[in-house]
Amino acid sequence: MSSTKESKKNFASMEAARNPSKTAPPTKTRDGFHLIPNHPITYDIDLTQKQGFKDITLRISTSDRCARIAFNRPNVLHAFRPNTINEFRKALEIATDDVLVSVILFASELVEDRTPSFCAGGDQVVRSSGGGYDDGTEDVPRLRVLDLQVQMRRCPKPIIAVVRGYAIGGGHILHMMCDLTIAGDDAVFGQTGPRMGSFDAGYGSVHMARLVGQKKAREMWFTCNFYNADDAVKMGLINAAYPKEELEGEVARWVRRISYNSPTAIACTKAALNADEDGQAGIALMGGHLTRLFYMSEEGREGRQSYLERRAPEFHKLPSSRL
Ligand code: S0N
Repeated sequence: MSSTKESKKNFASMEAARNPSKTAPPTKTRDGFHLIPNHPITYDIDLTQKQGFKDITLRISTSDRCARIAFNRPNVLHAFRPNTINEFRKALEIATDDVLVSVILFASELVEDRTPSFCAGGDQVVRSSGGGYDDGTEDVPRLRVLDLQVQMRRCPKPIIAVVRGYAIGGGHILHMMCDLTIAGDDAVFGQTGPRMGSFDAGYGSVHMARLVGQKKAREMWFTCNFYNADDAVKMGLINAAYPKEELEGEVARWVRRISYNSPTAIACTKAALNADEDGQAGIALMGGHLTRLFYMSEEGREGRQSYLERRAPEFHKLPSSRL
């Protein structure tokens, strides 16, 4: 194959892995994942300043169709206060609505003189004597972390947690709420609530049990033990762990593969997987995707057209109506 043809190949596609032999033995490498380039993602748009974010950063890579939202409070291991969560919600809304974005990363800004951390949960300094979290940005002490969780479930795009160091308490729950988690080999996972006076009786408990099973979920919550990246892969808590030096490149490979794949197939699969846990709210979301596709069908168009032309619809004459 000529080098020009080779360079035009999209290595995230199946095409790159095609083998002209008709008798080649089956191998998992035919998915071509190993061929996808692993140079780190470059972000050409930085919306952090423009949006006035103080606790997070938001950057977008138009070449890799990816948004990166990152905690930026390294002095407290990226613990979140109400403002942090509200900025995250805003950034997620921007990334969700941006048609140039196919994949969203949740990460953290690491600095050399601080212990690596993804997020150490709720900021205990702003936990007021009255009980709630209060940093003066809300009318009443309020941490809208459950709203963020629901927003993540409703987002049609895949969200990937990129974990370095600690993912603890509410920070651990946020990585679990991401569709995928990819970690460095220095990652540490755990809940601390029962040790310091909090718990999440919602997704933080029940979704965890779906991920790791009932016994392990009870162990994590009741003991507040911590687990390393290997433990987490083995128990199904995360998807993959890589040496920390290789993490960025490997994450880039995942992003390139996923962002090349069908957005609608991914959105509908995500909605189906969520609907299994989310009851009517989950079914409603999946129903929304179905309706969107239906509107684009011959039958959907005939419904609109017949109304506009003041005639009876002729659904049954259309090939797509033959079920
Ligand atoms: C992670 C730990 C084990 C790391 O220990 P290490 O390496 O010894 O570091 P430290 O010296 O402890 O930490 C470095 C600096 O960072 C500060 N810091 C760390 N974590 C927090 C935090 N959560 N809040 C405020 N500051 C934090 C340290 O104080 C230290 O600062 P300096 O340098 O000034 O001394 C260790 O740090 C640790 O155990 N951290 C606490 C982890 C924790 O308990 N997190 C809170 C758990 N609870 C929640 O997240 C509640 C979540 C929540 O609100 C919620 C979630 C879902 C649904 C509902 C709710 C809700 O309640 O509304």
